[in-house]
Amino acid sequence: MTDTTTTTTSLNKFEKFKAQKDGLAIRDEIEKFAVLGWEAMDETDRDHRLKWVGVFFRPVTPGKFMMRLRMPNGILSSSQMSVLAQVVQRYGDDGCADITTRQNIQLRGIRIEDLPDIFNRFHAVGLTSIQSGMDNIRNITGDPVAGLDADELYDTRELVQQIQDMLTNKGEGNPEFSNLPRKFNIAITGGRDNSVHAEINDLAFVPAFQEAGEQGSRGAGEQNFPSAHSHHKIFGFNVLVGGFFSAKRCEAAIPLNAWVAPEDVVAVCRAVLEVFRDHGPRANRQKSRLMWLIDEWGLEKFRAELENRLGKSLLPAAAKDEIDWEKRDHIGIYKQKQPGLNYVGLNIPVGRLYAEDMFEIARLADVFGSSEIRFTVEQNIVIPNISDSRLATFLTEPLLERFSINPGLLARSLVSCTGAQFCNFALIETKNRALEMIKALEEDLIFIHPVRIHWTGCPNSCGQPQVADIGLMGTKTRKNGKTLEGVDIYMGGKVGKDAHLGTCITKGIPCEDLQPILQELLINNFGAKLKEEALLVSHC
Ligand code: SRM
Ligand code: SF4
Repeated sequence: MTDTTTTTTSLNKFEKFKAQKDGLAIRDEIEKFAVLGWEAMDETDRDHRLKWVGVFFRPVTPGKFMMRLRMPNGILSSSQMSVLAQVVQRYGDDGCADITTRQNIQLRGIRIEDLPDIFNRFHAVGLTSIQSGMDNIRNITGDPVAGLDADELYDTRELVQQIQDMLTNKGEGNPEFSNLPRKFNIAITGGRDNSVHAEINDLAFVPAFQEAGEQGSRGAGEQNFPSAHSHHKIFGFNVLVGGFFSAKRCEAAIPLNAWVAPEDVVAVCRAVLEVFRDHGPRANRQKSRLMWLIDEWGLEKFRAELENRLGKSLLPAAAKDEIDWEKRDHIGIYKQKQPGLNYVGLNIPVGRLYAEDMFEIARLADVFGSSEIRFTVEQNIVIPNISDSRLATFLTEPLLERFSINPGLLARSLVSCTGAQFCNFALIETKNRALEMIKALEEDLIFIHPVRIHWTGCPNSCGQPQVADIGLMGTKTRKNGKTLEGVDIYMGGKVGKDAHLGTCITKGIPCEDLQPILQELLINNFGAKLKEEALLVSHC
């Protein structure tokens, strides 16, 4: 299945162990590991192959594993949330969960002996963690208000589920895609505000209308005409490819010059992944993401090979896409397209949840909504389907004091990766430091609009500093002969319409000196004012 032109001797360590035993083989060994214990396990199985079932050994907390789920389109039910809560609850102070920058959730404190029971519980409520780490396809992101938003052009929920089902064999594991050259990110949005950060995915689908005459044979995409648009236009997606961040190189996705009807999206995903699997470069892991193959081949050859796999030609991209809104954060109360219903976005500081929070969120979704919960890529939650008549009572719920619907203008947009608490790549502590910093800045300053600050603990960029207004990337720096935790500062990231990546403006600022620097950036670039000054002005 994989390209065998690379000789065994030239294989890097990851390719070698994947060739020796496929990661998915680990599915059948979970019971054995549970009895054996983590200390006696083969190291490659423990540190790498377990990631094929979403289980991550944490060198920072040996024996306490992390589990990464899959949440297609970021949607889960209250019963799924309750099961996740039960899982972390049993680990007491070690147990917690994090909403991730891919609209997903990770559980912490997991003991290997509990895995068989945990997988049974997942199975009972339709949860899966399959192929969520290492050289697999990550959680597929979609618009967090799909199906709720009156202005959306296409409800992506079903499509995202279909893509996941195809890629993971309905969550059971799919050996066709268990040995990719590297990780792979897919996003699909049917809204107007690019809620998924399409530009930073290996493969992204953004809404675009094709003139009917240009579409060739009239396809089933026609049945998706939004009523607001004339019947001469057919809904589909323009395709972007090759976006990624890595320690050595970051690229925004580029247009493939292809438009696909909704019913062709799953097949296009499959074709792109087959091409990547069979031809993607595998020798150097720093040069294995999809963009490196596109560089090597050129876009035309890549596109031609895709058509070859698809067995039909791709239509050229529509002249423009429909991403014409600024990005929304969905925090607060919003009317749904369904009359009398609302969705409410709660700010979860840096995405961190504990078991009791998770039970509470599940209860609120049951009592006030339709038992549904959604995640956003900003690590927050949305509870949909709250009726007008229940809204006032919902707003009196004590949980909303901690998970606010109207947080401060920095807190509202704060994003942070895992950092040193659990991640061995981390050069700095992130989540707690991010929260303290925001608190201090909000105490001193008044803001006129939200400012999106993203923290990431190392150059891998899981916290996406390049999409932020102000991005902070962990580094080590020197001051007075001592090595300290520091950050490189990124600015200029633009999301939503005309999204583009920010760049590094200064390097190696010690974290202990950061607050006044951020304060100055916020005043000079984002219209923030010192509270004292604002008071003086109002007294004049
Ligand atoms: Fe990431 C590796 C956490 C989103 C780029 N990422 C890791 C590991 C698995 C490293 C490790 O083994 O410790 C981190 C696990 C730490 C932990 O215990 O939580 C980790 N990445 C995360 C999460 C949890 C950050 C967060 O707090 O939200 C995100 C999980 C998403 C998910 O649900 O699947 C997460 N990672 C991202 C993103 C953002 C995105 O997808 O929009 C990126 C940049 C985009 C991209 O991949 O192109 C990202 N993570 C990386 C990389 C660099 C990839 C590369 O090509 O070099 C690594 C390192 C690697 O893969 O070798 C990495
Ligand atoms: Fe870990 Fe670095 Fe990713 Fe943060 S950015 S989660 S520190 S790998």
